[in-house]
Amino acid sequence: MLDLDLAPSTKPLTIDGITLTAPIGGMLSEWARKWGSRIALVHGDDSMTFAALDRRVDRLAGALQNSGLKEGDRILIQMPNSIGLVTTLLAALRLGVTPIMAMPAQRLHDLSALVANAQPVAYFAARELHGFQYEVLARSLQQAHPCLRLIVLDGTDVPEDYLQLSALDAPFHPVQPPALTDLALLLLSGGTTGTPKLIPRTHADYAFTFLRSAEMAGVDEITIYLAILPGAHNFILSSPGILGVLSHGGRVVLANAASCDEIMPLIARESVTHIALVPPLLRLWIEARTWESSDLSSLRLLQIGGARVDAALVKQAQEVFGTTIQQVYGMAEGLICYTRLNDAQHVILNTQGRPMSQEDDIMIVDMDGHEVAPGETGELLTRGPYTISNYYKAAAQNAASFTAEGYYRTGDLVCQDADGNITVMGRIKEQINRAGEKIAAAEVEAALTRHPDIEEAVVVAAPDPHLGERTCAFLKGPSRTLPDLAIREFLRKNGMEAYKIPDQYAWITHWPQTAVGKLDRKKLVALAQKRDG
Ligand code: J2J
Repeated sequence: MLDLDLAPSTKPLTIDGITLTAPIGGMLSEWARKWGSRIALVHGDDSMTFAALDRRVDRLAGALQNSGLKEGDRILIQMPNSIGLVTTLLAALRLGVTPIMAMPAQRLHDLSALVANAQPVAYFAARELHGFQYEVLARSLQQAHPCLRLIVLDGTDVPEDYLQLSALDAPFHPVQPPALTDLALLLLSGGTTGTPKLIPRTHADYAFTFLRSAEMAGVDEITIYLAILPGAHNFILSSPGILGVLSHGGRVVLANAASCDEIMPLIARESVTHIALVPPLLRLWIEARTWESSDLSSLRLLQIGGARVDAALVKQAQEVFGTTIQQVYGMAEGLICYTRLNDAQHVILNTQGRPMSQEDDIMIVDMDGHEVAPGETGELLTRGPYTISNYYKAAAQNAASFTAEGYYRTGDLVCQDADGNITVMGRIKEQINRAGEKIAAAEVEAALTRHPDIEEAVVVAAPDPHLGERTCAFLKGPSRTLPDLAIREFLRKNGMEAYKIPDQYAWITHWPQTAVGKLDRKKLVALAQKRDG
């Protein structure tokens, strides 16, 4: 007899105490069986229960099948936080199609490189976000890359030659579910040089990531998580993010980065309990609370991660928001560290926590690759059950980014205390090589902000014909009249070595940001070069 049994080919797999039995698309059906009538997603005035989400994902997967998409194909998803983002992602996973998760702020340069590399067959975007028309971007991409057969836009007034997400609907013909060890999705590296690299994550390693992360953040059925940073970012998708919260029966409220006077009332309206912020946003939020008075008492956990944060800012956040703070140090390549909810105050303020799995194998090494003495600073190398050991189709970068033993070179300078807690001191590249003298940007930044008229300082290296690299200080503060000479004098009087005193000074009103809202140092370098010319 012909065996038409479509039961999963998947054998259960256990990672550090968490047993996985289904790929991510199948997990959604389990969640729907457990929590069918509960609200899973909220976006504006729209909401969707777990049961409706499961049905919608099935119909969308069916429509994608009808459009000719099949297992093993790749699709590029560049959607703002919306119900469409979550359904498209899950439909692709259910069908065994691999989504490439791009952020709404990315433009042709980044996307074109990704498409050339991964050859996706379809592109999913919003019709419009914050005044930007994605249709224009879609046309440029499609012109340059004929592999993009299908363009789907989420919104109204979609041009006739493109499909509209809400109109995609057809019965799903179940396929053989992907194996747990199969490629599930491609994330974009947060790399600060060149165009982003693609990070291949499997069903098992990604499911482990969001399930363990949900435990770390105390997520349960009464959790209400607000996603305001892009859902395509690993932090917001899986630490515990959208997937971690759904996996525990919690509710995800979707919004797009907007001003505090929109988001804070939303927290009150939806009784949000969990939220994740990057430090630049946290600073704005703290300032906003001097005039914004929405009732934020529903907040239980404020996660801070993605970039270096001062202990003073974390303390301020505790005082202003009165909630538990969790520092998160992670990377789309894998490793995630958390401060635990019951950690001592000094750990929560001063460290970025410790790895979430005891199977994470980390090593802190000096410039020669030798392990540093306990407590000393060095580069963090990591490997483990959910950390990649190669980028997607990137042989050249792989040799530079991974050691022969399969450790990922994070490029982060960290130290670790006796309890295993990690503090991020900087990036290897956040170092100025000024005529051979190495200067740590963080040290100069800290010295600059001791001046009463300097609120924030960022120091970058700009290429220089004489010095190799020169030190450029970007400054923010109320009075922008402080002469360079006075700043130099201040640093000198405070004991700074002459070679560490910045060569160039510029005052700035807004920090340039990356697609996920981190400080964009590359743009500052470009600015420093422009001002020089
Ligand atoms: C200092 N630097 C940090 C932190 C990340 C959770 C949280 C963050 C990311 C992320 C993520 C930092 N302090 N707390 O994917 O799931 C810097 C490091 C790191 C790089 C990774 C998650 N948290 N960083 O930020 O892939 O330099 O992931 O190597 O975008 O951000 O960036 P990305």
